[in-house]
Amino acid sequence: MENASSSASSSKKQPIVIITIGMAGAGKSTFVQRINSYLHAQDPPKPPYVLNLDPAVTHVPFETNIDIRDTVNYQEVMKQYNLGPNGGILTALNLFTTKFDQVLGLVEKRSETVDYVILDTPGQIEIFTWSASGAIITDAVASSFPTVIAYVIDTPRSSSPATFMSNMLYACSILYKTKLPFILVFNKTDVQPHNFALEWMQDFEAFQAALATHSGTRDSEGEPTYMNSLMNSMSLVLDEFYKHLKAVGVSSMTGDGIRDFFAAVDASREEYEKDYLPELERARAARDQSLQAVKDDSLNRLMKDLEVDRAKNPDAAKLDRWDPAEEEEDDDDDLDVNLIDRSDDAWPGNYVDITRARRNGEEDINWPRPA
Ligand SMILES: Nc1nc2c(ncn2[C@@H]2O[C@H](COP(=O)(O)OP(=O)(O)O)[C@@H](O)[C@H]2O)c(=O)[nH]1
Ligand SMILES: [Mg+2]
Repeated sequence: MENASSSASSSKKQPIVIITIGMAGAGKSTFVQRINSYLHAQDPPKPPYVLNLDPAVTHVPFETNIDIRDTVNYQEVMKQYNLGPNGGILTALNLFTTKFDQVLGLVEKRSETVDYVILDTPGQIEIFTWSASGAIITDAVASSFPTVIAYVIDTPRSSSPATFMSNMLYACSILYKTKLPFILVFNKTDVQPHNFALEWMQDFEAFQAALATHSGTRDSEGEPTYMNSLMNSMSLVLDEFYKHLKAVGVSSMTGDGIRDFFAAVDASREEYEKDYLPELERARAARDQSLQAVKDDSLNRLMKDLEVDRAKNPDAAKLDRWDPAEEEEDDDDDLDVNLIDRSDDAWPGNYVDITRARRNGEEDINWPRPA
């Protein structure tokens, strides 16, 4: 029986997790709303399991199963730690990460009935992609379920060669960091079709030609500028990167292209199984270790990110402080620490651990402070 267990993990039905990442305003949340309603409209309906990881969002345009805002009160985090919006979002994400083993447990319970799990991430891309917490969450998810990154791009805002390239370089850095199947989602095609992007990706000479017609690519002597030469060389590098990913155009507004997106997701599952699975045992061990470490060491390890950021940029740090004048009327003054699965029918049985902590009075229910 023992040797059957390794194959059992791959034969057991598992949902595929879609992690949406993208620049602020690219349309991640609108996209999640659209794919959510697309899945609900299938016959038979395939309601996904949806997680919101943006603590600062005021309005979530879709029904969530787990919402970081139920676990961490972002306003209260800013106040208690004397942080402004950026530090507040990062700290809220750090706090949530210390509970992420429970999140995985909740998703695991739905494995049999759910085909897709969708993660919406904070508006500011770097908070998720360059923080320890973002990396721990991504790795923990990817070592538990087949996972794909949906990199959402604001197509109309990427139509100049220089912005297009910087967006692609960012995508490239995330691909190499996560090593996960990757789908470029060119959003807002209702405003501008994405065929220019496909052309630039398939034919670097077309990209270089577009670059040449843009102003600032020649100096006063008519020679190509440094930036122009750099971008020409980079386009050759990116040519290799483009071979490793899928690209689809969608409009989260009209729903155009969503079917193509799901075709790319389903194809990504095979890619995950081929490329990621061989590494899985090692990844799972690493996951268990890092989730345990963030619990043991609470916040200290995660808060290093914030210290480093602040040391590097003290002026910005000074500005990113809690402003009492901005406090909203809020009668709930506690840092809320409950992890809630909203989709459970029983209420308040949804509270995962803290009701228990309160009842026993043993565990410290206050959030740990960084040393
Ligand atoms: N025209 C158009 N606008 C969109 C589309 N998707 C999102 N938007 C708009 O882009 C803005 C940012 O969207 P949001 O989902 O909040 O972006 P997020 O910060 O990435 O989560 C909002 O005003 C949306 O209405 C789309 O497909 N077409
Ligand atoms: Mg959003």
